[in-house]
Amino acid sequence: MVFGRTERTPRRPAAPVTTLKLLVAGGFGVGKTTLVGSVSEIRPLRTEELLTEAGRPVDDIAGVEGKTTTTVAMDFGRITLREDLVLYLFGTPGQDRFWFLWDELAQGALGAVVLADTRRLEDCFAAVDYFERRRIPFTLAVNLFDDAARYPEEAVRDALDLDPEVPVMMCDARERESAKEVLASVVEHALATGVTRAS
Ligand SMILES: Nc1nc2c(ncn2[C@@H]2O[C@H](COP(=O)(O)OP(=O)(O)O)[C@@H](O)[C@H]2O)c(=O)[nH]1
Ligand SMILES: [Mg+2]
Repeated sequence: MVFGRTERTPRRPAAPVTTLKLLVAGGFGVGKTTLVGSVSEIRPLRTEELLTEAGRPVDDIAGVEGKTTTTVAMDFGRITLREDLVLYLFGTPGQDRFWFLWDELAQGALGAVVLADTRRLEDCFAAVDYFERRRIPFTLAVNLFDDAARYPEEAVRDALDLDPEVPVMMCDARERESAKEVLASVVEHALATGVTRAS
């Protein structure tokens, strides 16, 4: 009997890793930064910090403090959803004046999360509209703030006039597992939509 290399249990080849890009959108203060932060395996990057740090040595901010704080707050994170599936998350800027960045961000995105707060549902209209127009599949996730009234999924769907295939779910952006479920829903929905589109 030969105990050569071929006799050993062959090592399972690593499954190829698929990386997907998802956007996290919604109104200002709805929990985008919180969601990206609660699931990300890397320290979430905030361009706000980057721009400020990068600019510090060269910028003479005396007198223009207001300008340096008018930076684009954008979140970036990464999560391994399965061993062969890595998601890159891009939080869209919530402020209306940064709309011009959305098209850039949306390039190559598989799908999106639209976060909503039922106390000011209208804040997510713009995001819903944006993804509908561009046919980017999204999941509508209601971030359940402690003092917000609870509404059934159907009420939210009706209020936003969402297509029946759009997943609507409740979440707590602070909870990793809850946020992961939302992201899994986006991937599932986007892949299902892609299959339908391709057939
Ligand atoms: N009670 C509660 N507070 C939350 C939740 N998600 C976010 N927050 C808080 O709401 C504030 C705004 O959230 P943030 O993630 O910065 O919103 P963004 O503007 O969409 O990025 C922060 O102070 C969070 O701590 C939540 O699920 N429940
Ligand atoms: Mg934020």
